[in-house]
Amino acid sequence: MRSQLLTFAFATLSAGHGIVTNPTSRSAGNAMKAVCGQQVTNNLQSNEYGDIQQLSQIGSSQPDFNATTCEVSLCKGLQFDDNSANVQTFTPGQVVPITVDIQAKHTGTCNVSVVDTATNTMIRNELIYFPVYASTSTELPKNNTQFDITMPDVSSQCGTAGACVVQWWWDSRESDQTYMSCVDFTM
Ligand SMILES: [Cu+2]
Repeated sequence: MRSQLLTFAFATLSAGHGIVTNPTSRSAGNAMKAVCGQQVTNNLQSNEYGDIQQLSQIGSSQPDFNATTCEVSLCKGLQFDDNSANVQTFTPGQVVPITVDIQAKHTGTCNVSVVDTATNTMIRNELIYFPVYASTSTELPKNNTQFDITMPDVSSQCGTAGACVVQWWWDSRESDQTYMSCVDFTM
């Protein structure tokens, strides 16, 4: 009986594992559907916490999935046009508290960085880096889910909404699962 309960709990938790809950991060909508297809978008809408490998796998069998236009390695394919009402305004040097919700652990690494959405490349250096993140061998350290970043001066690159995101990126090689959340902002 006990093992059945544990199995059930594990199956529930395994549905997906982490997102940024504050500031507001991107969610799925019609713009995503247009580039990622119905099934991939439905999957992410029903499970916002999912990993990108799962999205790629689902997409690979879908005729309306285009791996180039639905770039899952950039914000899981979530689109600015579905999130234009949630654009933060940051200033150089601003300390921004980040809250992450982690439903289940997989040992990995994590970073938060400013990403140029036109090229999917990092601007400047990582704002924070965790060499060990969400380790399965310890309790979840509080700083894995509540920490501050300090915004660099990216005003020359990030003046236009949609041009840049603050991206939280958690990669677990032991499970081959990568999680991302993107916060839209201007500076
Ligand atoms: Cu998992």
